[in-house]
Amino acid sequence: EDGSLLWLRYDPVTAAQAAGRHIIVAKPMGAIVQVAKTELDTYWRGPTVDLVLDKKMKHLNEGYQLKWKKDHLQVVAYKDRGLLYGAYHLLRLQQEGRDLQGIDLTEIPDYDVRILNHWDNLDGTVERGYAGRSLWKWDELPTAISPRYAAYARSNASIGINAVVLNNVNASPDILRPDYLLKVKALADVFRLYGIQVYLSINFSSPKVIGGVHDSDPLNPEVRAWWKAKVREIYKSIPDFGGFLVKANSEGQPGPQDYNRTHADGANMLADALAPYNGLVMWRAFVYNPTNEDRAKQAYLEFVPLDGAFRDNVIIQIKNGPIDFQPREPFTPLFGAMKETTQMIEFQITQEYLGFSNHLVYLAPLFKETLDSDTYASGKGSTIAKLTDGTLRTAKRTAIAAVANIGEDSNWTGHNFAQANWYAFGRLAWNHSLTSDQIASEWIRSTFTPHEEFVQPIKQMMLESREAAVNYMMPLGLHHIFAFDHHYGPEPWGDRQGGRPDWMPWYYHNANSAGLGFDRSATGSNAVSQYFAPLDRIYGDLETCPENFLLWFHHVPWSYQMKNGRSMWAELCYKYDEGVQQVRAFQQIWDKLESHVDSQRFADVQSKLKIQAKDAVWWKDACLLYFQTFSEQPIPYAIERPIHELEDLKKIKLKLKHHN
Ligand code: BDP
Repeated sequence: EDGSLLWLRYDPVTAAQAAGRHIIVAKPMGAIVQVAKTELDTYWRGPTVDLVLDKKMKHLNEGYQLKWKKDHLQVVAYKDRGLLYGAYHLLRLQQEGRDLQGIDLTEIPDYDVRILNHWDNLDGTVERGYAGRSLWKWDELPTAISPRYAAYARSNASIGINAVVLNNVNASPDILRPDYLLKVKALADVFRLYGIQVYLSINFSSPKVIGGVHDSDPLNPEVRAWWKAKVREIYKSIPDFGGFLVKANSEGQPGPQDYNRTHADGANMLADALAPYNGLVMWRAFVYNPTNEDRAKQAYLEFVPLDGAFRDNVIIQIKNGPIDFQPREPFTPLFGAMKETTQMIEFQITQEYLGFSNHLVYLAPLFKETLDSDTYASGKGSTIAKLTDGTLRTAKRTAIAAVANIGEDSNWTGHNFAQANWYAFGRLAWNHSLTSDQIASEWIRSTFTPHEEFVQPIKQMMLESREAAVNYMMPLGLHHIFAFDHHYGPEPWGDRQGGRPDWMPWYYHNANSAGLGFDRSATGSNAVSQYFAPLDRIYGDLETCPENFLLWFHHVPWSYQMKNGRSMWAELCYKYDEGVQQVRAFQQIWDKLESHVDSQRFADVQSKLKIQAKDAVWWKDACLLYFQTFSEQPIPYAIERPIHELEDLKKIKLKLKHHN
């Protein structure tokens, strides 16, 4: 039991179970419907299922209806993909041991494009990947087709994911060379059977680097012609190609600003090339420069003035938080601030800032926290979910993205519980109203066992795990106090000579004898002014700012009194300690349930929890001992004492290769 089956643990039906039940499909049958039929033929133990395509049911989009009809079940869909998703829904219900009698439900996805972003490089490494090397064997493609490509696509289809970006946003121009496009086509041919469209990250300098054009200026007719021809070439071999993801003028990547053009000039050039084929441009808003301006404000400052300037097949892809996938961030204020521009959210499933594949951190609560955040952009109730799913803003197509945590490890994600984050993203992309609790329960039942004695405590552990990580890493709104090289362990003292200030922990925590935190109120960087009323006021005032964002928005005196009466310093200590205690409790929960789990997965998770427990203490000691040099107050005597010396912690150097 190596975890490779993920949540897809269907037992093939026996001949006896299959006798008398049929999977009926109207002819002619497309390739995707054929996959749906085969899945049910092989695994469905219930009554006869009738798969019906109904061209009058346009409102279903890629969704489906499941209905109990006297003695059989009917799945009705408007598109082939709908039948596939309906088939997986049935198999999930069977696996969870649910009663199907009288079932009558309609499922319509909340987003049109539900896409994973792989940060995979052409040399087989994965940026911020912690599950081994890339799944894509570029050297062997297009000749050798690993069976894992289909297994990967099937897993995605089972949770409704319908698109993938194959390569890193820090993109090599080589991906657009003809030999690589042949490899991309080979993958697209496999994925298509499971309803998955392929997208590529592109390097903005491609015309110059691989096209022999003099420059890559988006207003240069030769450059525009190069992109048009390249897009034509792609669609010739991949007729359902999705489009481009672009990281431009961000962290050293080339972009239109290199030629004094705007993000809109760059995005629109690509959009014009893709438009005849219905292709999309996902243009990232992750931009910031080492200027005096607060990094958290920069995406808004660059993009809001461009509102309305983008073509309708451009979507601005915005990270959930204004800095960078931290354990907790307030939402990026750019959401809703562009009224005439389609926006999508980007989450990170890979745990770059959440303990890699060592820590058990269930991310559905983080995803939900952002999607459910009320921006007040069009009055109360303007949640990010509603701003991006087409409810409050019209969009040609809506989309939601997340950076994948998948690699060639046999269990795909490194940590068995990290599979739940892949699963949760897919399920929320389909239906953002699902609760973290529901999703966890589905996943545990399908991945381990439906026994309540197991499901309940494991679910509680998962639901608490994100807050636990926030507690032992960065409570009360602290952020980006990671070690410079790897974003794994703590380095609040980090200060590299000559390094970019906005890559240094002290830029974010500002610890001094007066207090701790980043003043983003009106007396500071005034980032609060980028939020719609009343949030600007609520966040901007120390007294009304939610305590979990306190040090994000304010520089707070050590003695400041928290709502529970403790001083800020004492509360900080208690939070770190709580995080440690939570992880210890997870270890107990897991050990107690040993009899419910196969020995391999039991041991794997157990040893990862040990690492997490040690790391939690490392984080707590490092941050408290370091901040104590400023607060000059004792660590409350009721909590666990540090077991490290600050000077020893400062010497820890992890050998992990990653640029910041
Ligand atoms: C940061 C990562 C970096 C990525 C960048 C991005 O540290 O590796 O390239 O985001 O999203 O989180 O472009």
